[in-house]
Amino acid sequence: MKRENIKGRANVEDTPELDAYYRALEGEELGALWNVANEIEPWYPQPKSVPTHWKWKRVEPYVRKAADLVSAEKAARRVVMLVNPGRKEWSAAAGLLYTGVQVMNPGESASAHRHQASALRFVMEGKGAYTIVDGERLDLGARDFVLTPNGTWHEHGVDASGTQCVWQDGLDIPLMNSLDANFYEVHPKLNQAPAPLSRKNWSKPYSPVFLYKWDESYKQLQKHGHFEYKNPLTNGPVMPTMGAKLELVKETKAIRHTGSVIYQVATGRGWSEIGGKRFEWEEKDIFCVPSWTKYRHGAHGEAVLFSFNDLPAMKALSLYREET
Ligand code: GTQ
Repeated sequence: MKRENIKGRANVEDTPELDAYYRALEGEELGALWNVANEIEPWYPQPKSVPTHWKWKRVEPYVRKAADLVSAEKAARRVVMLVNPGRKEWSAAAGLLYTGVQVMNPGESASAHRHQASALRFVMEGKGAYTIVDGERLDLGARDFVLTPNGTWHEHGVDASGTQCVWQDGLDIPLMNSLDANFYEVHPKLNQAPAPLSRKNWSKPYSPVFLYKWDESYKQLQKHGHFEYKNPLTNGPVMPTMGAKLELVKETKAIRHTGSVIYQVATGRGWSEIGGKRFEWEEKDIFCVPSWTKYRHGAHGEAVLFSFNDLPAMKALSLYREET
């Protein structure tokens, strides 16, 4: 057993009598706190997630191949997941966040469902993609950002006149499962009847705006140097558990904070130092920053980073901390 000789923390010597006692405890579904206190109450967060960089060059062939091997209809959601080596059992990209790359061919569609997990997507490429959220059709182009908040019916497709479309999904699936609060339902008719969504007297805990077009977001980004996707009614994050933003990167100051961040390179090339490791990235690469891990970014020339995070969940629970 691992022991730490630190004042005020567990430091109990093993004896044959204690060993027998520990075995007996286990048989009764009991345990001695002093054997695990240093692990279950770390001095500071000890994420299992590791800084990970998924190069698009490496991911892309598998995404294209999925489109040949499996039909969108049979897969329900044809997605190649980005799985952090330290969080495999949760299919998390980092911490409480899941991400994957979804691919759809012209003329394909995937049926409607809804779940407790909140979802967002950042379009990587293609023409003719759409998402229908609670009956409202949203047409998607490259680098558009779209929400499917928790509980909303949603389905995806690509018009027959379009091209193969690829987008990044971001969901808080690991958060929902950590909280044992996940639910999932398939639409009784498999597809939604188109219907205009009423935004009168909006009382939902998420943004009434579901689609943020790239041109407008990029214009705002250039004006201010950063751009957060916001709920226009509250000026806060778009959903209660996840936020998202765009950054115009030159060179950022090192920071660490609680909560995880998943990035996609929207434009340009650059580098990030994450937990002492350096990653060189280019367009469409995806990488993650685990909780309480020091990081900074720099661009070769100019670059735009899209990212989403679980900071609204951390802040709602008063768990957000940062250090610069
Ligand atoms: O498009 O609804 O990548 O429900 C994972 C779960 C996508 C989706 C994912 C989902 C979806």
